[in-house]
Amino acid sequence: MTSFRRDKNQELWKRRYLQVTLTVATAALLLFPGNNLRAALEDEILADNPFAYWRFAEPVGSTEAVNLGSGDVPANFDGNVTLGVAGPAERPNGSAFFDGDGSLVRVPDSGLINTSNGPWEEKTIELWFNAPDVDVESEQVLYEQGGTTRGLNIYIREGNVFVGGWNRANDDSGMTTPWISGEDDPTGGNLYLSTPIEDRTTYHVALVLDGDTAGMEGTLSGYLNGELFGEKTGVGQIFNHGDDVGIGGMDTSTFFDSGGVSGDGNFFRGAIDEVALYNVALPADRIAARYAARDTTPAGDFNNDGTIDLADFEIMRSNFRQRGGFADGNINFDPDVDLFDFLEFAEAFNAQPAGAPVPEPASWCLMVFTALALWLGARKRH
Ligand SMILES: [Ca+2]
Ligand SMILES: [Ca+2]
Ligand SMILES: [Ca+2]
Ligand SMILES: [Ca+2]
Repeated sequence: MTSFRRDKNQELWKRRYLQVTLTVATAALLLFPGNNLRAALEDEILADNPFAYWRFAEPVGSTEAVNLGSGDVPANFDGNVTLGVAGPAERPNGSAFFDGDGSLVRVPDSGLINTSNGPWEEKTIELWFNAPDVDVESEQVLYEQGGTTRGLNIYIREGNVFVGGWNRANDDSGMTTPWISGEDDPTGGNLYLSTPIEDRTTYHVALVLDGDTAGMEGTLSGYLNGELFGEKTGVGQIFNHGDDVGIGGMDTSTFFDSGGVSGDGNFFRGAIDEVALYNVALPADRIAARYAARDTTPAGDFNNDGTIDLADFEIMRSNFRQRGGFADGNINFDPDVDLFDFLEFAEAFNAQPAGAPVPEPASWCLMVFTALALWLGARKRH
């Protein structure tokens, strides 16, 4: 074989090798897109066009919650709300921690939520929460709108989460109001659904009002972690219902299954995150899509490099007994980095598979290209 032909063959082989390598690398990127496989929670929520969507990602000291929804709905932090703690839905994004002692987010009456533009046939309210103690004797409000005559709410009591709805007044000659509570209380107009919950556990809860403009065949539904836990019929429409809106506490009156209450109070202790409001009844698959989009990354990878190791532990150690968010080593959903976080960190560390971690697709491709570069370099030197 002449030197010319050998060089030509080598050139051809080199080109084929490059083609094959690039094809394999591209296929790898397409087949294993890594974290992008999970749709972002924010995208799932915005896809349904909420008029209000509060992520509670504001820095410590903020007085107003940023609304990512389509409407103009102000919301103000009041009392001792701690911002910057880990988010139950997505730890790094942050959430609001309510102290159970006067802290809440106040949302004034709004034409999009409860006044001026009623009656409403459909509503969806969703949020995430995590509470250190759910076995409380008195109701603690996660969300409420309206007062004692008409309104909607989500609250906890005695190890259960409740969703409630009521239009107790006869607002249209009995056509769609007052709602029908059931056999025990046929004209009460109040409906409640509940399901058990546990301490220090993250939940997604949704209230869906799918009413009736010509009767009371509509429904009130409750979802926990993307699954329906209860549904009641007897629902018509909900007419305008002032008396303000509270997140993490009652802002001017609400009505629990145990009765109506006035003024402010019933403050929640724990973290609330990703609150979104809609004037449509979202279908079950859309509710499930949010839960599927939750953050499932290991609870200890503070520097977000894919593994839980000494570098993460150092972050936690340097912030121990101080306030901080997830990036500071605060795993659970309270304001402080402490032993509770260390216990969860140790658990997550031990749950990691032993031995070397499987390389990420990005680093896998990098290895392929590095090998290719080395090979081409080696060919040149021949
Ligand atoms: Ca958040
Ligand atoms: Ca109220
Ligand atoms: Ca790490
Ligand atoms: Ca903590």
